[in-house]
Amino acid sequence: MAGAWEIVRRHGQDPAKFAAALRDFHVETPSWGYGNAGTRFQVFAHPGAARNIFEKLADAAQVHRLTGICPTVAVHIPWDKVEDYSALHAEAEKLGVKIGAVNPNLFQEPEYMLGSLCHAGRAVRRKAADHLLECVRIAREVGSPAISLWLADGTNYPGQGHFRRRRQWLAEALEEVYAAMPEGMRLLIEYKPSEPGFYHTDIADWGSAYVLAAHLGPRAQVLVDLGHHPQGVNVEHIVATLLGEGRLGGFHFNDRKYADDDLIAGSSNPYQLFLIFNELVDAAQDADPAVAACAAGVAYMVDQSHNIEPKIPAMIRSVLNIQTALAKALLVDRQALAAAQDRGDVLAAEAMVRDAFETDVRPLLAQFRAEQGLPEDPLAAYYASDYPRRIATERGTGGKGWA
Ligand code: PSV
Ligand code: MN
Repeated sequence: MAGAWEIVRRHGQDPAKFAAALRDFHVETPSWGYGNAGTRFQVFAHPGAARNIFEKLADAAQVHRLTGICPTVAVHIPWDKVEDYSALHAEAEKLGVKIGAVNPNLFQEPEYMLGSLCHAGRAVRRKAADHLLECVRIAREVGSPAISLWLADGTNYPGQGHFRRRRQWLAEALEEVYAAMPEGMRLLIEYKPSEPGFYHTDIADWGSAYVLAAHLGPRAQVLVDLGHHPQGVNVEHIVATLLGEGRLGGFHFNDRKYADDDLIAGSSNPYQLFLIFNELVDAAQDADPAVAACAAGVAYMVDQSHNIEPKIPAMIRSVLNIQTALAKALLVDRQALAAAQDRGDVLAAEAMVRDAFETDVRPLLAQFRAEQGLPEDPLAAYYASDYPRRIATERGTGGKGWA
């Protein structure tokens, strides 16, 4: 290992360990990121956007072929519903990918206008719980390791719902779902402070998700979606807290400026993305095996709905930005940082972290990819391939990523 790897040595790191950490790192891409999506104002059609789950898998396989780090694809039910899930499983394997997290959808049925698992009506709650149980069955059939639950339930007005009764209904439903999950399957609980409920949401923040997870058991963990925090929240601190408690289950990576904007990960706030990886890398090397195990089990997933950008290049860009954040975090000299923290050297500690962020890891990652037999520049390789032209011809203006 020479050339670009010199920068790793200069940061006091072992190139072999550094390369191993990069090789072990995988990011799951979402099926819904490959179809046309938009805002409530308009959905713009993009030539070649995937029209169904089979085309979404094919596109995800392209992203994996070019980046080498995206071997799994999250599905959303019923957007990706099929008759035969073992055939879907087989098709994914044929394409060189696997089905990842199964995402239930509790927000699009007319009955869910006033909630799903937290609805005041028993019949609606039953329907919603049955959908989660269906997702557990699907996850078993496609060999998925996780149910990734985002609950859209919430209210728009004070007095509209009874907070504690809703909490009770939610806990009861999730107990049933948790009990139905086979050994080895995890329930990832995602939180979001607003939208579609604008007065309150039933799982609003990491604390609410944590309490539910702790109540259910060790296979229930919290999922952090980077777009699901009020302005100014210190997300890396939340990440560190959940790692310390063994309850960080996964991420939905994306970027935002104002709300849940679902923009390309690392596009607007790459420093935050890096600081999150700084916590993850630190926890992975923790002397406490429980913390290190939690870090090792984190499911890294993208959750983006691309509106004005072509889907596959947007996904490649996101994945590369995420990998870049990891590479920079791996440069931090943990011992030197701990020493600076312990002697109260504020400026030295801050400089060490910032230095890693400001280091250009592009040559290093290009060389790493070349050593893996991957294109040094996956995005350029995608544009140079015949895939974009082929799908534009075959699929026309494409189909929706959702519905
Ligand atoms: C909700 O905003 C969310 O982040 C959830 O993860 C959904 O499953 C996903 O977006 C897709 O709409
Ligand atoms: Mn999400």
